[in-house]
Amino acid sequence: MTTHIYDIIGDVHGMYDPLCSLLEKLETSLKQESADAEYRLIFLGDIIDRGEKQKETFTLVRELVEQKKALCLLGNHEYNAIMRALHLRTKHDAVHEVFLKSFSNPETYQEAIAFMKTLPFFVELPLFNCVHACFNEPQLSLIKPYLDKNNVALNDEIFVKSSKPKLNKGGIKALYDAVEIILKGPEIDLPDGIYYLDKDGTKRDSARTRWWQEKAATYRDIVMWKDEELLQKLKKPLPLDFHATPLLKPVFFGHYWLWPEGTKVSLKDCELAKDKAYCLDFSAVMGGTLTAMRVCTDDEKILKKEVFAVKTNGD
Ligand SMILES: [Mn+2]
Repeated sequence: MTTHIYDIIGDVHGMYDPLCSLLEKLETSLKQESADAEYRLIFLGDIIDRGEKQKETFTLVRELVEQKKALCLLGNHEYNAIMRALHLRTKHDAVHEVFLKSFSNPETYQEAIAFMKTLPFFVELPLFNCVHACFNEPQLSLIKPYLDKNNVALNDEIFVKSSKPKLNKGGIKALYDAVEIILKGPEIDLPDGIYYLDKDGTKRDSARTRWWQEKAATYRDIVMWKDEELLQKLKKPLPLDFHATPLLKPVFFGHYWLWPEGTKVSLKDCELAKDKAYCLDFSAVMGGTLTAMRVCTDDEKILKKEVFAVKTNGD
């Protein structure tokens, strides 16, 4: 029986120094583990945008992937970068400017985009799955025909077809929705007349959901809001056509800007559904914690899960 050790890292977003500290911690601790275990390092995507050292972070992760020392999933930020490079995303993303400006040479920029296109949309392992935002089997099956056996885009077809149909001739609504759900997480239309203002002050009538919540009866059970006044308005039954995301295997994902209950990220903070759903994004770039989880397994079961974390605000 083989022992497998997986170190899974949440959204890095250009936080180079914390990433180096985290990798060091993982490496030191790995020396305590069985020497003949099979080791894999997995990044859950969103390596770029927002942080101060995006190019350094991107270069480091790219080297690790190219040297086959790590696997990195496609996050919504890398997907958006690819879409922009293919002229399939015309929306101005202020958040992406810094990354764009760090490339003065168009050739190296094109190389960076070409690398991003080699990142898998998700990873299926014998005992668990990994994805940037939401592991939804029916949605994944829609995009699988456009991916190779490693879940990497066969060519640009998936990008063209998942572009916004209202803005692009080649866009197909079902594929646009599928990629939105997989890389950005599912949203739900709010009941009539209920809306909120997002961080840019835009009026929104749909909201992110806790898709890992398998039992949900009301909007309040699944809408990811913290504002109690807004939540009060959501004590309404979910529409009849609402389907929870089936969780067949444990899944590890990032994307959700979580904060721990206490001062340190614990296993409990990551475990959003018992033995099923684990989020490793603890808002590293907002002064939170860059977080990794070590998952040790044999060929049949998960033996151990351990959290490794580096605070990014210097505390
Ligand atoms: Mn994300």
